[in-house]
Amino acid sequence: MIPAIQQWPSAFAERYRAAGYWRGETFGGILRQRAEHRPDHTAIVEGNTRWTYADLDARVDALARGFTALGLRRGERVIVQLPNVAPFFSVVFGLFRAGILPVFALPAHRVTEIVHFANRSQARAYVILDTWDGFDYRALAAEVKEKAPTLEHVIVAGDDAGPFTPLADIEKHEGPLPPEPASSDVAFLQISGGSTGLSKLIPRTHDDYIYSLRGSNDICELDENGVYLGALPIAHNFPMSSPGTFGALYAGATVVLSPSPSPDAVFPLIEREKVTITGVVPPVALIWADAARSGGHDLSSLKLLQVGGAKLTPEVARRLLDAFGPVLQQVFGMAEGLVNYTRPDDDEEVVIHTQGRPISPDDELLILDDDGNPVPPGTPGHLLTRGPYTIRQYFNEPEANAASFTPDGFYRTGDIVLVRPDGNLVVQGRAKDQINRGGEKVSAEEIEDHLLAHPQVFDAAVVSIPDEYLGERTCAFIIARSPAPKGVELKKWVRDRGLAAFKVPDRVVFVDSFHTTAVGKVSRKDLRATLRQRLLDADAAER
Ligand code: OOB
Repeated sequence: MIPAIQQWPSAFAERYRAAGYWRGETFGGILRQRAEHRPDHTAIVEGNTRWTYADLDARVDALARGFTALGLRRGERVIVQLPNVAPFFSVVFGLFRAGILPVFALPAHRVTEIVHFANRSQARAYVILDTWDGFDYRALAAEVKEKAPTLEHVIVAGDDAGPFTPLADIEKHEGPLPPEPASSDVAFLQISGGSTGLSKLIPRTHDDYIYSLRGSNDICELDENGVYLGALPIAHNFPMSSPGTFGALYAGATVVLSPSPSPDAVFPLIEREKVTITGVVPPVALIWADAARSGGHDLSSLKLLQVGGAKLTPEVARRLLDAFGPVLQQVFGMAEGLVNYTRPDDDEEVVIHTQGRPISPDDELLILDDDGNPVPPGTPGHLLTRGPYTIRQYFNEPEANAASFTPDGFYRTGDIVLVRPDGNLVVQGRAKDQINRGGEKVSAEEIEDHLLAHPQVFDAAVVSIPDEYLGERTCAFIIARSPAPKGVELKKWVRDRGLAAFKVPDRVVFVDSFHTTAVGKVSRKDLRATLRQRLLDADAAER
């Protein structure tokens, strides 16, 4: 049995409703309204596919019926692992309309991660695309199905479903529509970056998420004339909701999908579709800045270029301003809730040097020292937050909940920030044992556990090392047993354990010991910090 999800305490819920944040809207309901208001306006563009709002709404009705006819019921979970393709929206909104919860996996996830999501959420179905980017998701699904006992259905978008159910068959069902969910219901499960081991599932309600969309649209000035380009994988929270593709649909705007964030794919789309807003991670922004300077495409429709997911350095921010003009916006957010933006009318200094300020006047921020006391204003400290779109607990994670949330409901972000006198936040670092690899999050503990499973590994510690392009990369320190394995063997080992490629250590360093102190009791955290410093010193000495 999965423990019930305790939502916000009723006093908070009442306050958020009274303030007009939570308005009783649902995803299925807003799509219907937009389709009635402007049926012929383009909702989704992907390659040669163009769906109007009426097209999308009709597909969503068909799929809500089809998923119900398959036996799926309100409140049950379905893993959705789709890249940037139009059916992402018909599937996800079809599930929303039926009150079934999508669990958002990334295209990069592999068997270990998907099985974990399936088991943790007790998902009954798994939706994939047949193949993408040279990878066969049907083979992955076959493996997943063997290891995830609750999974009954694999549903395949694309031309060849293989042994599984074609999405096109689900879309054919007639019959009555299932009852709409309540706006206070959990709409879906997003996934956390993971800091203590495996990714956790993040329950977001219609009310809270739609409020974050409305707030983001206001800040980003995204209205029904806007065109949002999905360049990053759209299942991630940033391109989904800040304001992202969901914000665009909430606004009644147009969503354009790019199969990849490469300038070759994106720039022609910006020009052709007159894209007004898009969001990328810093390494992608860096490539775009270079490509934009060499010219060749008319990018003048772009009013907002958002950069988030990892720290943007002031140097790169300046390069972006040089290449694109005053359209840069910094975004510091998290799938658990809180999102901060610099504002379009902020001074350049703010846009270059800060990660902005929260969406909501009711986002409460605490900046605490290591002992849990508030720091003096302007001093860096641990960021904790609660508010009208930040979760109060993870899904089915009693232990992690106790560590990640305070008794009065603040989420411990694991980020070290300072708040400037003007209210803007500056991210200074991280207290959590996570590597932020250009926006892709890797849990040190998760990778250590996989390395420790290797028979020739006696001990392992995984840390971040600075990287010019990605910001950070992963380095695994290994104490090997004799005969020692090679670094490449350990990388292959991690990959073969069925993990997303971005989790494979970039560098492997063999050491004789971890030099624990005389007391012998060094925390994992201190150990990682010491090893990291030792390596940086050694690298510097070599130069
Ligand atoms: C976004 O969401 P997640 O859940 O993948 O990762 C959240 C973490 C934050 O706690 C922070 O450590 C880091 O990613 N982060 C940033 C950052 N934006 C996110 N660190 C420094 N500077 C930034 N601008 O990454 C996410 C979700 C919604 C909007 C934007 C990003």
